[in-house]
Amino acid sequence: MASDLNINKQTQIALYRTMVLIRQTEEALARSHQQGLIHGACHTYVGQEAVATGVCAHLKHQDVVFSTHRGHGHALAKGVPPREVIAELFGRVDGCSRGRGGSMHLFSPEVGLMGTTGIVGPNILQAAGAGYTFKLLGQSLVSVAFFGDGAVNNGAFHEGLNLAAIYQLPVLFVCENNLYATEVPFSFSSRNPQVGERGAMYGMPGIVVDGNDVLAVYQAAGEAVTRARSDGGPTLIECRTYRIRAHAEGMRDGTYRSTQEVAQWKERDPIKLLGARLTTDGIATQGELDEIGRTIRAETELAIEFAKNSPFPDPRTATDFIYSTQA
Ligand SMILES: Cc1ncc(C[n+]2csc(CCOP(=O)(O)OP(=O)(O)O)c2C)c(N)n1
Repeated sequence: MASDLNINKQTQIALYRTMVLIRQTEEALARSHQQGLIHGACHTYVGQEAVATGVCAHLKHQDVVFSTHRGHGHALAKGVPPREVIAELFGRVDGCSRGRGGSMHLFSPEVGLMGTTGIVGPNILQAAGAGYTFKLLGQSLVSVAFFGDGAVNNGAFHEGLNLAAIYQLPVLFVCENNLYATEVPFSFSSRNPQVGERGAMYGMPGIVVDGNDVLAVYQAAGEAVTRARSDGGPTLIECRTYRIRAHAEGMRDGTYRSTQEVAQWKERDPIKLLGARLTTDGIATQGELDEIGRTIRAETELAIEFAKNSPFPDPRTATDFIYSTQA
């Protein structure tokens, strides 16, 4: 745990709150999937909450995030309201993509969420492209690509990082190394499984952090965002973390990893780790943390009800809001 960091109390509580919001939304979505309320795939972010939380805490609405198939946490941390995320997975008109997209097409440019995606890799290029735009326009804005270890041997990784490095673009490349791409161990698909080290090959800082320690992620991302905003170029951050639930809801999960491994990572649950630190350091009592949990549970339940009551889109409008009408 990064206990020597100078992160103020309010920020630490806010980070805790965001992680709990993501966790409870994901758990509500998992239950909803079992009830048949979700249309399409649902890849939850349980266990990885510290990454989106620690990075997005530094971003403004105008900064942009290009997310993945496991993107609910990125959307929530970037500021998409839970009810819009849930309604979108339920396929309802009040979803952030008006019920057209589902989990892998969450889109809310108003808060800088430029899309989750079902295709592994190309969001890295989109983030580099946004960074190029910011650079050309002289805007002090930052672009972030989140991606898994499954994306780093994709050509888009090489092209995106190289482009960002040569033009010194304001981009954060955030690898969420959760050790598996679906059921394939990263050590099986990469002879050198150290993603952070690859930064040096492109001429940019490559940092490795404990992705379950939100304060460590917050610290590393803060330095990278400051560098990007001051024309210091891109950064690659590898966050070592773990996915607790199955690859996607409804999938089996017992063949490629052991229950002991999952249990060990649960001991390093990012919410548990920060909660322990907050109580030990006298920043919050257990009662106060429980109250945060209760408040967010009530908010999440309301969001679920809101989404259930939102109508499905009128089939006659199926092709509306699909393409940009701007020239
Ligand atoms: C280009 C492409 N190839 C393959 C797939 C199928 N696929 C979906 S998720 C996934 C694993 C991705 O692993 P990773 O990037 O590590 O993310 P994680 O699921 O672990 O969060 C794969 C291979 C895809 N969606 N896109």
